[in-house]
Amino acid sequence: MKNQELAQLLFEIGEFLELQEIPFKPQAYQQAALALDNLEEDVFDIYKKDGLKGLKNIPAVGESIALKIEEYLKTGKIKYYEQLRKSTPVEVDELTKIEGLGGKRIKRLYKELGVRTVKDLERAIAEHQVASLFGFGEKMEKNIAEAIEFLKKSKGRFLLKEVLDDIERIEDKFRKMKGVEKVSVAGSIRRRKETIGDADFLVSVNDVTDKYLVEKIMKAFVSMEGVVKIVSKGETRSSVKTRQGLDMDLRLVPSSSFGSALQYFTGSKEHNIALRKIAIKQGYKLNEYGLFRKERKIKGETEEEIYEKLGMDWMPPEIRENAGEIEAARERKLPELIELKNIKGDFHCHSDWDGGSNSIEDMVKQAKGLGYEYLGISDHTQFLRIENGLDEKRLMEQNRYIKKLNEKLTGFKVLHGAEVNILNDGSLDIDEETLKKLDYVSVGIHSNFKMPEKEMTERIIRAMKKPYVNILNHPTGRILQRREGFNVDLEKIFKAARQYNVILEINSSERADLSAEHAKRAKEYGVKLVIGTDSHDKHQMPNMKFGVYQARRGWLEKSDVINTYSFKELKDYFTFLKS
Ligand code: DGT
Ligand code: CA
Ligand code: CA
Repeated sequence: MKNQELAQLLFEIGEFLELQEIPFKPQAYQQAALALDNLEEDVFDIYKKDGLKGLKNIPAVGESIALKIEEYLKTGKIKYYEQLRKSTPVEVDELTKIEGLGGKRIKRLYKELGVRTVKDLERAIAEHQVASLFGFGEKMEKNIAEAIEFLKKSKGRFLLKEVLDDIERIEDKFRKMKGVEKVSVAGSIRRRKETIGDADFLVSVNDVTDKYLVEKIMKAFVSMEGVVKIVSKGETRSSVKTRQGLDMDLRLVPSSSFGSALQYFTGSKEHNIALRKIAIKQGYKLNEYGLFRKERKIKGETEEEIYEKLGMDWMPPEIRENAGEIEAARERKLPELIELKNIKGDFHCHSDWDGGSNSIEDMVKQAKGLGYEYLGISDHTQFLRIENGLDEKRLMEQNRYIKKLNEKLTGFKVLHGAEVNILNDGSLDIDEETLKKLDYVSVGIHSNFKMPEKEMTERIIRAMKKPYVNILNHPTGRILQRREGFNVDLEKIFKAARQYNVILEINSSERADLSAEHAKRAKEYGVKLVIGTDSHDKHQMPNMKFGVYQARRGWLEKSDVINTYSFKELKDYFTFLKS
């Protein structure tokens, strides 16, 4: 889908304009970028259907931006963007990736310190010049330095969410091709890691000596839309680079080896090494071509038969990390992992009451469309002024509103919650009287992330202990590719969660926390989890699947995750649901 690419370009145009101190226009571009990012329909489809007029109907998109979108869809470029980029001496796109730096600060760094690149910024930090800028200070300088380090570490990797749609489209394209037998992406994408390095595709045909078919497949691969560079093109393997900068590989294998190739290229490397050792012990040889006894190939067509021959159950790619899955598979004790279709509701959604994009009714409609039985509305509370946080009075108003709405709904329930702020001392920004009246209470850290570990841990546990608190949202505060989590002793948090009966969230936005490893550990403590999308817009609600992948990588089963429970099971199980 072009939506995200376009959103990124428009956003950068906004940043360039901001830097050149052009009034109003930056906001217009940034709002249009946001609208595109949240758009459900493919912008290209809109354009094909209704042309320029269709584009202008996209929220926040006016005539001039619509024309630029059209230009991009037609030519793959926006001239205005290229011009701005050339006339702006600052590497805005690189600098904005640094957490805490937006257009305004970048502008000041440029005007006052001459910072044009990340390198310049590093130099300025080394010389302590950033700290002395008015309004920046020591602390911000340190934070920026850390953010740069973090960015360097995550460079070259993509969020699974950024690529998965395109990957699935490519799989489909090859699956439909005549003569193709099997198609699958392998590697970290198949394992559904939260970030991925590159895309590894496998395609099988019955006869790899069919030159015409092989050429047809390879040609289709290297001439896919979005390919900007052909790294190599051969008969068994081709490699390309996409506009996004993603490297993609396609390997062509005979159907008789598809299973062994898929197993090998799915990885992880650690899983493969452990598996190969087992094969060798049993007198086999295992590689991407098959499972061999002496020189004779005995298995290779499917993964299942290979694992079975080695004396174990087939295991889902998400848990192939050599973290106990091989042992469990040999003992025939693999977990029955949670699936997306098990999900019956979402406890982490924001409405327009706190500045989210949609009304409660719209969110309900989306939830019903996703096949849910219930939806938890958990708007921000008063401490978060920028998020239009609700105070006690507004919360009670919302409570009455939701009660009324529920009277009109059949076979569906809106649960009234709130995402209450944990303040510095562990107290909450909503009084107990009000919390008591809600269906459930989520709490979370939204400020002062840089506390020492001991203080932060105590702060969170103090909040978990409070009456009426049910869910701890995004327990570590990390955001993928943007910031590391805060310092917190999770073992203590897990213990407290068990003791005070607090459910821990797996957040399916870019936060992706708890991580898979942490979720697995939480389960070992007997803690329940909930997968929440943290949707501020109804189009984010389908992101639930990414939380489910994360839960699967953490070995979670249906019963570990409370939003797989039906409404009735929830009520029987959780005393917090009073309504
Ligand atoms: P990524 O791309 O960094 O997100 O991670 P992967 O896991 O996709 O790694 P990649 O693309 O380097 O390789 C794909 C798979 O190929 C990997 O998961 C396992 C297999 N593989 C790669 N190198 C080795 C190796 O040295 N030994 C073994 N046994 N398998 C390997
Ligand atoms: Ca890979
Ligand atoms: Ca690869």
